[in-house]
Amino acid sequence: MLLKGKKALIMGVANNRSIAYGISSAFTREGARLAFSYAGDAIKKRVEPICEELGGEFTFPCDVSSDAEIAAAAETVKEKWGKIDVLVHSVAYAPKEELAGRYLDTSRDGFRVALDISAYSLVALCRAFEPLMDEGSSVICMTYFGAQKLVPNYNVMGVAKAALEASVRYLASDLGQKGVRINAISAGPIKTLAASGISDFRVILDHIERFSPLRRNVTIDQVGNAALFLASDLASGVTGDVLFVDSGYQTIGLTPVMPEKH
Ligand code: NAD
Ligand code: 0WE
Repeated sequence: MLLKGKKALIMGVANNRSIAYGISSAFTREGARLAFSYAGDAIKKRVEPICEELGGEFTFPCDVSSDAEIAAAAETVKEKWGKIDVLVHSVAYAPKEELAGRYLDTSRDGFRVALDISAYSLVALCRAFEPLMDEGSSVICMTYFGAQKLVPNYNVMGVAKAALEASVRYLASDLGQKGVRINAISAGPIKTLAASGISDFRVILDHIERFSPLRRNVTIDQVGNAALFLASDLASGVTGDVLFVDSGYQTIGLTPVMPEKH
């Protein structure tokens, strides 16, 4: 049991296809205690049964665009648990119209919202929960390849994820003074709610299946197991890093002729 008795806060479960659900399943399998946040009443109704199913202890509201909700969340968690061992940030949002067409046409407001919810929120949450984290605690967030290389239509989310990945490095230094680690997982594309509105997502999934070294897409369970490693003491020497769980796709330069499926 890699996380026996460890208290883990999970932010970003929307349904049982969410990456945060895969992470929560891995954590509970290894003995962690779980609590879940939700943004708004619509998500609350979805998160409560999932909390129950996974043996979680409580749910609480936290729209990460609100300083007041972040402060209230930290207060609630402090009252319930005192300390936390793991914080999972699995949250992103950009206005839908920004995820199509030219990056050049990104609006000031779309840029602000995407960077606020998808990147700044990590900084705000780390600061709010810093007093609840001791030596050995671990923060994990989710990123995507589009932060590092051009992915058509990912647009302002790519810029937001680049900011998130850079934040992980700077936060690693600040939190490292207390022995707290922070890392990002760069997951390959997965058909979640956040991916459901994306036109041509099937084309992206087919591309990975064809050209990634493992010739397949990744699952939320594979991401969950990588998060389990980063959350556990097995990763006590790892901070400020981006761990790719992407069937090896990010290592590809030119693809060798037409690869065979195996
Ligand atoms: P998802 O839709 O299941 O999860 C996204 C979550 O973000 C939802 O629970 C939603 O409620 C939450 N959220 C949105 N705005 C919020 C706000 N203002 N405050 C609090 N929560 C808010 O989709 P997912 O694919 O599991 O996404 C989780 C993370 O994984 C995101 O950071 C996403 O960028 C990242 N990611 C996804 C993929 C993919 O292909 N699905 C790949 C790599 C990284
Ligand atoms: O990070 C993401 C998606 C994040 C996301 C998704 C949505 C859809 C609904 C953020 N904001 C919104 N806003 C909405 O209104 N991914 C890594 C998945 C993803 O999204 C893409 C991708 C991939 C992969 C968008 C374009 C191209 C590729």
